Amino acid sequence: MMKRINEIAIELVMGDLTDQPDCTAIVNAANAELVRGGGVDGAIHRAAGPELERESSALGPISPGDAVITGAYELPNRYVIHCLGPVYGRDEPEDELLANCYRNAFMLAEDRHIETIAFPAISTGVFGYPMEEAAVVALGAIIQTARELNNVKLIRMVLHSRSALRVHEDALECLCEEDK
Ligand code: AR6
Repeated sequence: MMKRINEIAIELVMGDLTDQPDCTAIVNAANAELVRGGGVDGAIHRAAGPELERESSALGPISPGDAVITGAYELPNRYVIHCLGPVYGRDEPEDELLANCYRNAFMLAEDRHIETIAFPAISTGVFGYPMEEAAVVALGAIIQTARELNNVKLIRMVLHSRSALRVHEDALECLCEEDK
């Protein structure tokens, strides 16, 4: 599914975040110490090689909602933006902290003149954020921020399952209706 906000494309696809060669940056759902973990973080570090952890861990620890940027090493992208999502039920207010991840990632992308960026569904795995709730927060923040972006032209969310894709498609459809 693809929607346009001003000149910016918001795309939802099912797939693997480490296989987005047409994106200049991919966003990691990291841990506070920015060391190799599980989930999408594990996949990113595996694909990037050990140099990524050397660079990222020197930038940690970070707080929920924060984002930092590193090189992408053996990944087919130029940058990895590492975000720490909230742990659901622990880091409050979780919706604001989750929205901050997306906003802060876009700030870093704008600074570097990044035109294409791919996100995972931050916090919806190990950190336990229910997919439906996270989709509304993530896409709400993406739509809101998209209006203020000058450099970013393509925002892709890469969902890891058909059900996650469906949930995000429904949320994007609803948010775009409300937006009219
Ligand atoms: N491509 C796209 N999405 C993926 C991939 C992939 N290759 N692999 C998993 N997902 P999670 P979190 C989805 O747990 O909840 C790590 O240990 C997954 O299905 O990766 O923010 C870190 O080091 C889920 O929907 O991130 C932290 O300690 C989504 O990505 C902690 O987990 C996010 O799940 C962060 O937890």
